[in-house]
Amino acid sequence: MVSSGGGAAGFGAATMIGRCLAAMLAASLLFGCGDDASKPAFNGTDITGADYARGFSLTDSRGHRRGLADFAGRAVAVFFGYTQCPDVCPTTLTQMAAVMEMLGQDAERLQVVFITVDPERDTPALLAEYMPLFDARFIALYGTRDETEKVTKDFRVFYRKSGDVSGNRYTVDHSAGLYLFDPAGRLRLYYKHGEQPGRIAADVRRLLAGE
Ligand SMILES: [Cu+2]
Repeated sequence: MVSSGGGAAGFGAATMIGRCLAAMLAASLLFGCGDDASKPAFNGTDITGADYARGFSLTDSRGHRRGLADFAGRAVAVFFGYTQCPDVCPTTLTQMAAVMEMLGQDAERLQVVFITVDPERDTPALLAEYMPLFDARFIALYGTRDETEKVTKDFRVFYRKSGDVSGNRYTVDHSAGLYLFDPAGRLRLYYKHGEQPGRIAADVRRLLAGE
């Protein structure tokens, strides 16, 4: 804007400042202050950008090596346990079956991955039998002792045999959290044991929508 005369120039400058403020205000509304302040928080704990739980390379019950890249385009829910677990694992698996149910068609874009912390007893055959008790689409993975050590360390998962450790009837204490990756394979959300399926399903939908 070109103005002549002091008064008009002063008015023009004021208008420019006003416009700039308006533009900044609009930008702050669009982009928020900081990260996505305009969007509601996820139900899970947002761990986007964390430097752990970056992936896995393990074996499924058919003998195929599996990693996050195999599930590109799908959200991936990962948790650790063992098939003889008396309560925690069956509860989580039941809840994830409920999440699949709630997702309906979108369930095709969620891969649930169960990683055993008890590969000595959780044979491929046993894992193959166990998953369909909850949902046949779930995948169970196992590793060698070293691989199990490595993946649990990377996911910061604790596990320890207790009870009859010299025999075959031990139990395994283990962390029971759930890790959720987005369709691009990025770690995004963490849930403590016992999160409601509806709250997980809502987050999965948002990740599938590209959030
Ligand atoms: Cu368990």
